[in-house]
Parts: sequence; structure tokens; C-alpha cells
Amino acid sequence: MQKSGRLSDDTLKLLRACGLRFNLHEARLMAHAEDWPLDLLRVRDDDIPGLVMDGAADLGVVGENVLEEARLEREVAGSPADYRLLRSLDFGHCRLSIAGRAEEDSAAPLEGRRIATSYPYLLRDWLRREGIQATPVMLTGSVEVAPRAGLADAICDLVSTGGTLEANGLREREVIFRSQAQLIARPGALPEAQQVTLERLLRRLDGVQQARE
Ligand code: PRT
Ligand code: ZN
Repeated sequence: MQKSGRLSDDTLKLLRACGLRFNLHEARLMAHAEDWPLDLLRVRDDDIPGLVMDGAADLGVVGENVLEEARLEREVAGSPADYRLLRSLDFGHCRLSIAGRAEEDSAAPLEGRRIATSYPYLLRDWLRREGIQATPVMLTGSVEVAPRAGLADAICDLVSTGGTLEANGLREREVIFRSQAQLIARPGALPEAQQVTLERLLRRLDGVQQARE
């Protein structure tokens, strides 16, 4: 799971609602669950897809945006990119959108424009499907200031309330990907004992999710 960020609290809350108890230490990567044969690994969210796809972790909780970006990148690199989608978790909802300057005509073509993003693979995939020739400009942060800084003509970034776009004089033009947190598993069958634990966890999870509906 993500160590500290937007998905951390909801992930822990969900695991606790499933009856798991952890003694978390800020400095420690790993925490053991009490009464469950399960260890919790807390890392940067960007590391989660690869850990699961490489089989280093059995399960992962991660946003679909990070998951699909990693899958596309690993596919291009020829690295293992398979995983099993177990459950949609109904938190961490957001969308990956292209936004341009608010004062610009929102129908102005994106053709030939530079688009700043932290999601170059998702953006390239969408541009290819739409048949648009534009140039992704990779930025790992502060994407929303790129047009003002003259680094790009538009951006492709995560949006939830839209407040950040508005505060930066930008307007949403196209939603290219919708995301929420997902529970994923490494590809292939788990050893018998782990499979039993996973099924127990999924039963609890389904109960918690039904009770929340
Ligand atoms: O340190 P680490 O690498 O683990 O964390 P991170 O900084 O990469 O990610 P983090 O914690 O910011 O986000 C984790 C995940 O939360 C994302 O990958 C998404 O799946 C999900 N999520 C949901 C969001 C948002 N909503 C969101 N609004 N992630 C980021 N944002 C940012 C967005 O990038 C923009 O800067 O919030 C701003 C926009 O929000 P609004 O409400 O102003 O539109
Ligand atoms: Zn991250």
C-alpha cells in the first residue's frame, strides 16, 4: 500500500474494517498483521504496480492511473506487465484530463501542441487512439504551472474537484482516463495457504463494501 499520500488513510481504514490490526512504525517499511499471516509493505504508490507485476508482493492497493501507466510503460520495456484485478475499492476517485488555458477556445485543436504531464504513456496512448499528433512534455510535479511557465500549451493531469485547474487559469477539455483505487494480485496462482488467506480477506472486504452501500 501507499505509505503516505492520498490513498493511505482509506487503505488502512479498509484493512482495519476487514479486521486486520497493524502496529505501524513511521520508519519501517514492513508491518506484520496481528492474527493474520500477512505483512503490510508501505511504499511510494509508483512502486506498487511493479512490485505486484514482478511477483515481489502478492497484493497491492493502487490507483488505476498509476497501474495503467506502469502497465503501458512495462509493456514497451518488455518487462512483466500482468496482474489480476480483484476488487474496485470505491475511493481515490479522480480523472486524468487534458486542460488548456481558460481564455483559449476549448475547441482549438491539440494538434502540434506541447502537453505537460506526469503520465506520458497514458497520454500517448490516448493521442494515438484519437489520431492526434501532439508532444507530451514529461514533468513529475507542478504540471499545472507548465503553461504559465511557457513549458507547454496544455496539461494532462489528475483532477478531482477541479479547484487546482481553476486556481491556475486552466479549463478541463477532455477526460482521457477515469480512476479509483484497485486491489490487485500478482499473476498466477498463489500457494494454497496464501490463497486461503486471500479468500478470507476478500470475504471480509465484500462484507465491508456491502455494508457501506
Ligand atoms: O509519494 P507517493 O508517490 O506515494 O504519492 P504521490 O504524490 O505520487 O500521489 P498522491 O498521494 O498525491 O496520490 C495518490 C493517488 O491518489 C493518485 O495516483 C490517484 O490515483 C489518487 N488521486 C485522487 C489523486 C487525486 N484524487 C488528486 N486530486 N491524486 C492526485 N490529485 C492531485 C492532482 O494531481 C492535482 O494536483 O490533486 C490536484 C487536483 O485536485 P483538485 O481537487 O484541485 O482537482
Ligand atoms: Zn507517486
